[in-house]
Amino acid sequence: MSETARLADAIERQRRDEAAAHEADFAHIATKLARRGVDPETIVARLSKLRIAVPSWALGAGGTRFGRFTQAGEPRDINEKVADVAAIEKLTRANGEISLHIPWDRTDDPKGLRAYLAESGIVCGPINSNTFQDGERPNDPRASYRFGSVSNVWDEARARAVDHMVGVVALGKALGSQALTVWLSDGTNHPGQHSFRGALDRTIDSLSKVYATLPDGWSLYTEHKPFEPAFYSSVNFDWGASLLIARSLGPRARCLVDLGHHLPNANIEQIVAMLVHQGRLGGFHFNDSKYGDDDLTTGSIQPYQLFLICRELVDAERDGAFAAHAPDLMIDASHNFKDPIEDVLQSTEAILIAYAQAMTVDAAKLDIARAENDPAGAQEALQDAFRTDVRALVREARRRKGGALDPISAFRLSGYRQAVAHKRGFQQATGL
Ligand code: AFD
Ligand code: MN
Ligand code: MN
Repeated sequence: MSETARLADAIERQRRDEAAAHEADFAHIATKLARRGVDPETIVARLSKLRIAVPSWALGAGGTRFGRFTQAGEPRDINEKVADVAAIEKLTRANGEISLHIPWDRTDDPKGLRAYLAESGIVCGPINSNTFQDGERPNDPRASYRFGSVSNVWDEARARAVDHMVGVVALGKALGSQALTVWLSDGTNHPGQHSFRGALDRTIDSLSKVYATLPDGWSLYTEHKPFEPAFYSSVNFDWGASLLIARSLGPRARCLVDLGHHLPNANIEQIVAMLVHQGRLGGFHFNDSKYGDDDLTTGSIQPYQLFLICRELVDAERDGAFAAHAPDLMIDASHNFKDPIEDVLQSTEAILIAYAQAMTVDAAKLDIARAENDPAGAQEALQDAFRTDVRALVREARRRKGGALDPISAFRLSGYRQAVAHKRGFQQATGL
C-alpha cells in the first residue's frame, strides 16, 4: 500500500470508529458556547481557513552543537520534505504550506519543484535566506559571514549577502512564494567590536537593495532575536530594532515574531499588539521556550501566553486590522527526541486550540470590564475562554475538510513512518 493510501485508510477508520464520541463532544461544546452567546459555526468556519506553514527544517531531527541523532525515515531531499508536508496536510487540513530555507533546499529545477508542489497540494510559503553559514567557503575571506553578513564592515560580505537574498527572492518567485524572511545572526560578542549605529546603517542599506527587487505582492519579513549566536549584541535584537529596519525599508517590510526569540518574561502579546498597531505584523514563527531559543513544541510550556497572542489576532481581525495584510503563520522548531512529524502535528493542534479558545472569549463581557475598569471581570472573561475544552471544534473543522479526527493517532495507525523508514533508511537532508 502506498503511503498516501495508508494515511487515507487510517483517517477513514478513525473517523468511523470515533464518530459517535466526537458528535457527542461537539454537541456539548455547542450548547456550552450558546450560553456565552458564541456561535460554534463561526469558530469552525474560521478554523478551517487557518493555514500554518511547516518549515522544511522541522521535518528531520534537529541537532545541537553537541551532536545530532538521525532518526529512521527522515526526508533525504526537498521532494521527500514536500511529501512529508503533504502527509501532514492530509491529516490536519491546516498545513498545506511549506517554508523553504535556501541553500538547504536549493534546487536546479524550480519548475519541476513547483509542479511537484502543485501535484502534492502544497503551496510555497515565505522563503528563508541563510547568511548565518558560509556553506561553500568563499574564495575571498572578506566575503565570509564570520563577522556578519548585511551588517559587515567589509563590502565583499555585504555584497555576497545581498546577492544571496536577491537570488532567494527570484527562486521564491519561481516557486510561487510571496515573502522573504530574513533572520540575521549578525552581532558581536565583545563590547566595542562594532559600532551599533554603523551596523544598523549598513543593515538597512543592504536590505534596501534586496527590498528594491521584491516582486509585486511580496513582503520582506525581518525576524528579531536577542542573542545567539552573538552573545553580546545582535543587530536585529528586538521588536524595536525590527520595526526600525522595516520602517526604513518601506511599506512592504514587516516584522516577524518568533515566540522563542525573546528574553524571559517578555510580554509577547503586547509586542504583537504594537506591531498590529503599526500595521507591521508580518507573521509568526511558532514554538515555545523555557529559557531562550529552545524551539520547544508550541503551547507545551506557556499555553496561556499562546492564547493571549491569539486573542490579539482575533481582536485585530475583528477591527479589520489585517485588511491589507494578514500575518503568515509558521511553525519554527526542530527536535532531538520526537518524531518530527508528530511534533508538527502537536504544534499545529496547539495553535488551532489557542485560536479557537481566543474566539470563545465573550467579547461584550470583556469590553464592559475594560470600560468599567474591572480587572477581575476582564480576567474572568479571558480565563473562562482559556479553560474551555475546544478540541471538539478543532476536530469538527478538520472532519468537515476530510482530515483526521485525531491526527497523531491516525499518523501512528497509518504506519507512515515505518513505511518511509523502509524506503529512506537512516539518511538526512541538508540543513539542520
Ligand atoms: C533561527 C531562527 C530563524 C532561522 C532558523 C534556522 O529562528 O527562523 O531561519 O533558526 O533554523 O533560530
Ligand atoms: Mn524563527
Ligand atoms: Mn530560532
